[in-house]
Amino acid sequence: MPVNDDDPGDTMTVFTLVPPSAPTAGPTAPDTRGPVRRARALLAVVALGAALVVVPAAAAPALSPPPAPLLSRGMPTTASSVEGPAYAAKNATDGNLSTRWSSAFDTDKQWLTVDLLHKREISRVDLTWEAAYATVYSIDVSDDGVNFRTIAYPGASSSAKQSFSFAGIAGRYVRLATLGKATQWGVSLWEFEVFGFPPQPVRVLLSRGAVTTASSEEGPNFRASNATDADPTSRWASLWSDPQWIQVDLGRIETIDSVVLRWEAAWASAYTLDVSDDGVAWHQATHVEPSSGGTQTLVGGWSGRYVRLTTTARATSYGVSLFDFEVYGLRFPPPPPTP
Ligand SMILES: [Ca+2]
Ligand SMILES: [Ca+2]
Repeated sequence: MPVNDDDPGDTMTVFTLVPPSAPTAGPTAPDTRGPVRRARALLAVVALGAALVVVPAAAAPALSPPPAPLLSRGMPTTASSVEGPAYAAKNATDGNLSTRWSSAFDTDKQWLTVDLLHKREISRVDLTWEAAYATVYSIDVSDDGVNFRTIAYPGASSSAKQSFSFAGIAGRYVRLATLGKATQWGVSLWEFEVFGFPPQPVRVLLSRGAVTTASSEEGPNFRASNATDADPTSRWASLWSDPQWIQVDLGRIETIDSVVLRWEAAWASAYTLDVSDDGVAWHQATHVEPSSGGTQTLVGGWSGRYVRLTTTARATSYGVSLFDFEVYGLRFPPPPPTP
């Protein structure tokens, strides 16, 4: 079959799309809302009067987002079919413009899917077609590799490189699904490139099951570990004196997003939260006085392995008692393996 001798980078069709629109028949027109919106804003400013300094639109600095890294190179890639062993699906994500994926010839409906290994924010998809391009296709994303949603539904009239920009799109799997092809051969891509951003950190309960110690325990039913067992009915209770403390060992230094205290009726009316990397040198995170008990969220931004709550005054004549002492942190998903 013919090979496109043209440098695929010679020309590029650029689309800007916003999510998510249901597929509609026919090619997607280039988005023109940006210039229109700017023009309207400029008119609105002018209408307010001459006291305002109006910056001509042409002189306004362009807002350029940070460049998004290429996420798809070397990631697991599968396809509906291949023309032969020399045209494997992974050839479309190997970063090499002299290798390509090519499908079987029998049907217009083919697909190629790249697995980014984690859910990512997807900002751009570039298609570098061989001469056997698809005339109609969709770009779809999925979190599970089964249920896909369409984020672009363009048409193409040539094999020119096509680039699609997105905002607010996230997914783990990115799929090209072809519906029409330009030649009697299959469909073929030199490169299928997905750009985006690393995963966002997620908030996780770090203290669950962590080693927990306390200055005292009222009895065997009121162990310190009851405060980190994620059981809202079990609780730690101290002896009936001040001060008292309860401490959690997170096992390693963590970024602490927040601490939630779920007090029993015997709460502390004054307390301090401290963090430490080594359990020896402590740094005060916050001091609360007076405290009204109930459920209290201390917003963090601290770092440390050990988190200690020290109570200095009691609301009742009993000890102090916590149903739960929850330490939340931010965790990033593990990076994908190096291909
Ligand atoms: Ca390639
Ligand atoms: Ca508990």
